[in-house]
Amino acid sequence: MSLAKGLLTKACCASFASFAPLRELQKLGCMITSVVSFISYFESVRRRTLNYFNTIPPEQLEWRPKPGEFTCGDIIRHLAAAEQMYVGLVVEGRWIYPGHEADADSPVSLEATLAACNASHMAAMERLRQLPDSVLEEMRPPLGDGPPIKVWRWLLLLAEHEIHHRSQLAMYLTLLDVTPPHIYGMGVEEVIARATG
Ligand code: NI
Repeated sequence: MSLAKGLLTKACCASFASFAPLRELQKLGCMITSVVSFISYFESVRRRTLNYFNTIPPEQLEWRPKPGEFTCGDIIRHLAAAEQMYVGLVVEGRWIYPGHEADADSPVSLEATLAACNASHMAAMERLRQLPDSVLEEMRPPLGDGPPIKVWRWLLLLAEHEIHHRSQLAMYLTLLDVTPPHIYGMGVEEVIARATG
């Protein structure tokens, strides 16, 4: 399973391609100082993502807002695949997107989809955990044209990409008449009530 370019056709994945600001990023130092600290941060991101996954009505797993868009299940599988891709880039220095399509002949349940996603996540974090902290300052190439950037920056893009699709799923849930979870357990009304000085 390879050839990422052909599969990454969504505009959402534009961050995988090159863009001018990458040249500026080459000059920056390291914001994340250890692999373990990144894993800890990303685990907190993933925990919040799971809150959204667990709100999907099981019977709506393969619902999509219109033809050609991701289904809810596609979003779960895409995030698992993207995580594998980014971690593969960090570990091996090459881009391989393993795909996110459901098996049309044997559709799986939400429970099984989440179990596969969790297993993939644990394996990816274990791969990262084996790396020395010095890897964060190493360069990795972009998918398209442009200069390489440092590993810690790629890892932040992994998180940013996940947050992007989490928001997409939140909108799906709204369209399905499901109230999405609050990101930090507090709605905007409560934030306004507490943060009025
Ligand atoms: Ni994407």
